Amino acid sequence: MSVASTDIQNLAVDTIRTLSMDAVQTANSGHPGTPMALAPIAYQLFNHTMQYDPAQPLWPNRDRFVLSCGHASMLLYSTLHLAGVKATDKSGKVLDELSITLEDIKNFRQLGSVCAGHPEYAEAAGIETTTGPLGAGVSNSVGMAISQKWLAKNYNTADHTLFDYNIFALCSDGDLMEGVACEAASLAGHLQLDNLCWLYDDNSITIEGDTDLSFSENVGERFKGLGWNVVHVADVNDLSSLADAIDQFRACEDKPTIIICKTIIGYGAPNKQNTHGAHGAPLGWDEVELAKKSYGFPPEEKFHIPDGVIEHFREHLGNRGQAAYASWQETWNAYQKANPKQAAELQSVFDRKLPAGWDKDIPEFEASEKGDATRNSSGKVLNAIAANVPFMIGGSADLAPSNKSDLKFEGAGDFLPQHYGGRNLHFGIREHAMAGAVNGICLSGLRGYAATFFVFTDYMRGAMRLSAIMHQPTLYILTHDSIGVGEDGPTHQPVEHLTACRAIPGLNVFRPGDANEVAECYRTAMQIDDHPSAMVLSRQNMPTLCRTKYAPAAGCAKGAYVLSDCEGTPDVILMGSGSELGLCVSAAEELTSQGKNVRVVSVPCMELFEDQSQAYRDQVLPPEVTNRVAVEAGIRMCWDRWIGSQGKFVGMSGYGASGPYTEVYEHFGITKDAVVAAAK
Ligand SMILES: Cc1ncc(C[n+]2csc(CCOP(=O)(O)OP(=O)(O)O)c2C)c(N)n1
Ligand SMILES: [Mg+2]
Repeated sequence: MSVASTDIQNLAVDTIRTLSMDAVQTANSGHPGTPMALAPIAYQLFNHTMQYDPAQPLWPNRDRFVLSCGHASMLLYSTLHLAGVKATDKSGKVLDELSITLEDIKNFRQLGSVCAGHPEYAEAAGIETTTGPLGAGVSNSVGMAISQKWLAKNYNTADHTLFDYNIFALCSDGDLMEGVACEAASLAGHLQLDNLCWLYDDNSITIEGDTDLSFSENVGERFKGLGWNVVHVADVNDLSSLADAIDQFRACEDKPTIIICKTIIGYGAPNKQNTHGAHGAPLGWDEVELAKKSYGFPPEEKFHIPDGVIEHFREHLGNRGQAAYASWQETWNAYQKANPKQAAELQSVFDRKLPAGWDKDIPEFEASEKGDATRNSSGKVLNAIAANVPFMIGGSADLAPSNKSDLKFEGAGDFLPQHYGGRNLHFGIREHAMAGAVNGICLSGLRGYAATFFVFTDYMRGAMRLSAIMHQPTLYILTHDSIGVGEDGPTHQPVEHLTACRAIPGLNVFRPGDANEVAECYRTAMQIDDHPSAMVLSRQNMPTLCRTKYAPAAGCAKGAYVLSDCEGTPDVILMGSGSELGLCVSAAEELTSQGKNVRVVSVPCMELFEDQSQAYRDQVLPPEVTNRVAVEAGIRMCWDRWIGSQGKFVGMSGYGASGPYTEVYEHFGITKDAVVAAAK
């Protein structure tokens, strides 16, 4: 049926609103007020701005839309539905069905619906990243903008523009109050990412009430100070002013743009002043009906899509996107002929595959009593891999010389303002934004890595968790892994961090025990493209084990393996990771010389060991051998499962101390003698 409003644009905007209201009200859960207010922005972006083909939602040159205020998820779902965005299967093939059906919307926030409470990446095509924790989405958007610049610089040619997409992120007061957003904005401003546009919902309200309570800064002035182009829109319902603002974004050549949009939460609902109703709670059907009346919609009809709205999206977004995609395909076809080598690299990016020969130069390390710090071996292995994975980029939060995370080979280069071709990123001291940005880099198809001291994972844990939720292969290079840091003392000595990181479901935590384990852990991690990996590496040296005497490090692929064994049933199993593996080895030698049967098990990655068959796990840790000792310079918690109720643990139970690391190890009793004593 048709409704009173004759203006098709308003009708489309109001349909986004009413679908969102009905979904929230039906679920009786969620935030309706923000989608109602922001509907004009979503409409203007999708239908009149973005280079986006709803029939090709994974098109590499599509503009990205990030809904950083994930609590307004219905805004995204309603818009993707009306825009006719197609579904894709796991392999990325486009299906002849909608990504978000009306049925999904009717089941908003119900189990099994792709319309989850907050947008979940990969649940439905068109959701570019998982948002919900405020600030996360905008930090991802900076990584996406970095990726576009990098791809354009490295792969566009004078004849062929493959990458000219922009990134739009919609954010709220909460987003901009979060520290991570300011870190990310500071980085984006520094890098002069003019392909990045944030639209800020300046509605002067958060959950507790008016922003007067807690947020009175001048956001525009702040962003000017951060090097951004600041544009204002007085009323988002004036679509032409939005269009003008977006033109100002396009015209700006050397800065990211923030469009500060005045909006009224719960727009159209008569009692919108009721902050509760507009925020964490549905409006109630009465209010919903009144709002629908104010839009000229049939008040009692639910999930109503007036005639012409879907056609209107098809006519604008659909046609524009189809033409843009077709013309890009022509460019891509020509590019493949003209630049086969680069095209093959890009195909790997598009397919999320590692190129052939990616691991051919991973070094093998010679046995050495003196050995090396695993951070040093990591630097060598990272460089050997990255040299053969041309789309691997990353960097450190100002600790590259300590993290050994710099790519040093010929041509690696730095990624700097207006010099966007380099592979070494410089995140500055912004750990959380770094991890958020690297998630955005991985979401863009590149293999991104982020490096810092292990102890500062505390500062980026939110983003690490999101890379696991999103199944991104984000690589975290984390050095200075324990009290082995020595003189820097307790603030710099991780204690609970191994357990804390292992507690993040889906994050593989690797703590290699010598140089060859570093190589094998990298080899394993690189091939896992649906989980993030953390490489936890030492500052101090550890011996490089002789792999003819001990089992090959290839066992790392299984998470844990028997490093050295005895005849018959072991009297004791010693197990450890990282720098404490060497303690297990020397304790085993001593115990063996005293006539004990000793097995040493190396445990570089508990998560992968957990994934092995029961048979393999029992083979490594025979259930009948209950005398087990685990050694790790961290807390005991996650070892209990492996050592069992009879087991002993040699490690930490509180914070570390400042001093030369050998003395600190002695002080806390993490020594060969302690392991020998525990074994007895
Ligand atoms: C990191 C984080 N902290 C807290 C929340 C819970 N939360 C959801 S929305 C919101 C604030 C809403 O205010 P605003 O960001 O201005 O959005 P609006 O209500 O105006 O849409 C909060 C605190 C969250 N989602 N993420
Ligand atoms: Mg707000």
